[in-house]
Amino acid sequence: MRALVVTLLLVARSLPALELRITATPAVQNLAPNPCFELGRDDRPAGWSFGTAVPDIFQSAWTDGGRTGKCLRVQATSGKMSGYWNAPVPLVSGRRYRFSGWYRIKGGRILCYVHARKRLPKEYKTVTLDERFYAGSFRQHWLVPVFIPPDALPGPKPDQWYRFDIVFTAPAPLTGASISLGMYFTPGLAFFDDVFFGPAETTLDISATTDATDRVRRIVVMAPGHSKPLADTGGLEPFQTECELRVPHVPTDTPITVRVTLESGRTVTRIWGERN
Ligand SMILES: [Ca+2]
Repeated sequence: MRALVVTLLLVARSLPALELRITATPAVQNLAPNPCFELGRDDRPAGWSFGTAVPDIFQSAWTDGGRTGKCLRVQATSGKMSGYWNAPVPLVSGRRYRFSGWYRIKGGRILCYVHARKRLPKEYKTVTLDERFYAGSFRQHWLVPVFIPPDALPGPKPDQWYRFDIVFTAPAPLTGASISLGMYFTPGLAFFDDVFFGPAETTLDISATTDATDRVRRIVVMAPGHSKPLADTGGLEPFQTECELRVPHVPTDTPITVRVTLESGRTVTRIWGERN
């Protein structure tokens, strides 16, 4: 879970003090139960259960060898039916959410999705949420000739973890949904680890306060994959002992770097939202 507020009081014997406070609104909390799959007992991961209409063709397991520690495993011996690891998550209607995580495919086609249905009898309609991510591999497919080298096959590498990311708006009046990870009507083998379910983006309020011995010269906020800073105060003129910066539309799927440059030339860098 990500801390609501990160307060850093940096005091060194020979250095002036800088208090750097970073507050997220909404607070970014991972709402997926047991999101790294490290918790459980009796060979069952806490908070997750496996479901399919044809259990005979599936082997599901809570296993070692994950991207971090333990992970979820699903293997299908035929494409007769799909099967998924499932967990419930809460929703607030109208909010933007992100369901992301990591998968590894040794064969077959996976589906990661968020789904819910609610009947509204008075309005004579049904509200449906169904947001999907598919990925597939031809490895282990019976149509692939044996003389094709594995590296020549398209699709994800079997020993590499890849990330999926689903962003959506929760339709009214839904108050909950299921998140599911599994094999989609193909034989194959896949693994899942380190999932996140929570706000798609947030607003960061950053405040930097120094004591009288130094002042803030500049604050820059950066996210990996973004060519420009998310926010940049530029060179402050004059330098300040108290500086506040609001950064809207901050993605929740990546660590955010906050870099404060002080009048003395000292640079303090802090990472917000480091996860998975
Ligand atoms: Ca794990």
